[in-house]
Amino acid sequence: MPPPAAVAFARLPAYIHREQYVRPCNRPKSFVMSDTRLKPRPGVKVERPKLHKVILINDDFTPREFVVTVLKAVFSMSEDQAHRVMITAHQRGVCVVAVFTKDVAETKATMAMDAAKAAGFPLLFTTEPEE
Ligand code: TYC
Repeated sequence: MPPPAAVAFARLPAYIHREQYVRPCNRPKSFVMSDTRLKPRPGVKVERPKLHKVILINDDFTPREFVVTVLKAVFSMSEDQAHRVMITAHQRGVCVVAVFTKDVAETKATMAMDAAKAAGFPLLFTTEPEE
């Protein structure tokens, strides 16, 4: 026999009693949507979404160390990777940082530029679709 509701509720972890807990979905975990298709139907072409490059642009004002810090924070790069990308942009004018889906590329470019703006630097990133 299941415990009465009050007993079951008292046993829940503390965070569930607070308003910060948001139940993600009403469906039980085992629920499988009935129209889920494992294979595309014959004749229906499925295409991968086009990936977008995030491009770092050189300028004469942003400190090198700041560029490295932003690349590490926003693009999860190591110190070494971030330094190489920064130096490439510094020497050649631009450097491709990474490729993502359109939304992620635009969000990361915006986050990186917002961080620069907040620190008073004119650092720019652009995005463009891959060929
Ligand atoms: N050119 C900058 C300097 O000498 C450093 C820098 C590198 C700035 C790359 C932007 O995308 C950039 N301080």
